[in-house]
Amino acid sequence: MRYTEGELRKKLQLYFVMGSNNCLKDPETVLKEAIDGGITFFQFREKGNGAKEGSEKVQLAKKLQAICKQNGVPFIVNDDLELALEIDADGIHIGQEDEDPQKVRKMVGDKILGVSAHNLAEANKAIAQGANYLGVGPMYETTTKKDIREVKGPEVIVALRENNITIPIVGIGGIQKGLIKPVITAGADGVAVISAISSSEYPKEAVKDLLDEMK
Ligand code: FQP
Ligand code: MG
Repeated sequence: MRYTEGELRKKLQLYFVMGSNNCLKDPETVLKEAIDGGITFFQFREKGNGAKEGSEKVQLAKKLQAICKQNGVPFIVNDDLELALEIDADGIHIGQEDEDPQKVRKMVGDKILGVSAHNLAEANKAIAQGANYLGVGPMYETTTKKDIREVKGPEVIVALRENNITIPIVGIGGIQKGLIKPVITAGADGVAVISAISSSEYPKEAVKDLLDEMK
């Protein structure tokens, strides 16, 4: 990995996950405003109804990646290993239903590898397979993702920490204003957010509000 674990932990504080179909405004504008507000990490998650595909997806990825680069924000690709390699992203995030983490680790070399985990067994396996951080959720009810697991809340993170899972953890799923503290208190290094930022009329202010809760 191109960061130490400590550096990664810090950078994962406010992880913005976004695709064009999540955005109220133009995606480039949304990302720029979110960066102005202070997001620390970014994931390009172009999937679901109305998502761009093929060359349009690649073009959008490149535009958003350039914005991240200019601002020193790591750019992670969701699911799409081929895209991550093609555009030389900083990393990739994969879930339990995606490609095998061990295979992905081999392909991406020292890029950042994030893996979704819902319980201790998945967390231990992901770490053994080379994950640099875990995305744990859903913390709360969400409408952004349809195929979600049962909501178990921040308690899952408490359980992971109690069982010696020490790598960086990000809580995800339904996280909005007022809901961050319990996730951090549970032991997460940061939170991942989609609609709380992307569906806002004022992404910059939305980000600031979220960051305020982590003080
Ligand atoms: N955690 C994170 C984050 N990002 C994600 N995309 C997920 C979890 C969910 O494969 P997955 O990953 O279960 O679903 P999808 O591909 O539909 O997002 F890194 F932000 F913590
Ligand atoms: Mg996935």
